[in-house]
Amino acid sequence: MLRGAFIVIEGLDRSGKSTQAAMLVSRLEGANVPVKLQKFPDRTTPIGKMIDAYLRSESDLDDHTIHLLFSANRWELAAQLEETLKAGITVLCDRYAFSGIAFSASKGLPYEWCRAPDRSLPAPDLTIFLDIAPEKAMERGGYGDERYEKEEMQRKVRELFRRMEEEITKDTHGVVGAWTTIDASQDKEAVAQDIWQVVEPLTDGCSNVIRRLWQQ
Ligand code: FDM
Ligand code: MG
Repeated sequence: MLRGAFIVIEGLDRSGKSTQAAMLVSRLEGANVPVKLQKFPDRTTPIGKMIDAYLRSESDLDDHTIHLLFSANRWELAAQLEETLKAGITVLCDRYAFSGIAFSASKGLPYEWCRAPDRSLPAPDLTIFLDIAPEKAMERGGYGDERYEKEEMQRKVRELFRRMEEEITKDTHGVVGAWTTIDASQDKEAVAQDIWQVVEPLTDGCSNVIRRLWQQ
């Protein structure tokens, strides 16, 4: 039996990730493709609750510590994610390790240090980066009150996503699947259409083994 496809949606805050993830889920279900939506951070686990408190500024944590918690939150769900894929179900993640690196590195932590804890997590077959300028994203009702929802930080995060895109496209760091950048400043139907174009080829299922992040 073919396994499900592992698809990740990444982007800045207010780039439309959650809206597009929900639209994609409906579209996949409409095409009879079984799909599970997974959000990172998953704020429901004990680790996720620590992350949630930090993001809402109810607690303070050292930058390294919170970085490792975000990664641990992916690791605690990794086995379940793989099982889901092997059961033939497509997994759609709203953020993944790329957010982990981009947001922590934008605070000044070394890029390579940020990448290390996520090494050998299941690698997505496709990462969709919803690209939007921070000032455009802000026009969409503005950022909220959470930590990181500041224009200056989002600007740095965007640069880091672009660096990852370049590395992944050039395959500098081992197999991590395909990366596609979509103009997220378009209206949401146009964005959804662009997404469907890259996702549809994966809807027949994947035959290849599940690869690992940043590992040959
Ligand atoms: N974020 C998200 C990180 O800093 N590291 C991570 O590993 C992940 C998955 O958490 F600002 C940041 C990105 C964002 C914040 O994410 C909360 P949501 O998608 O807005 O809930
Ligand atoms: Mg947010």
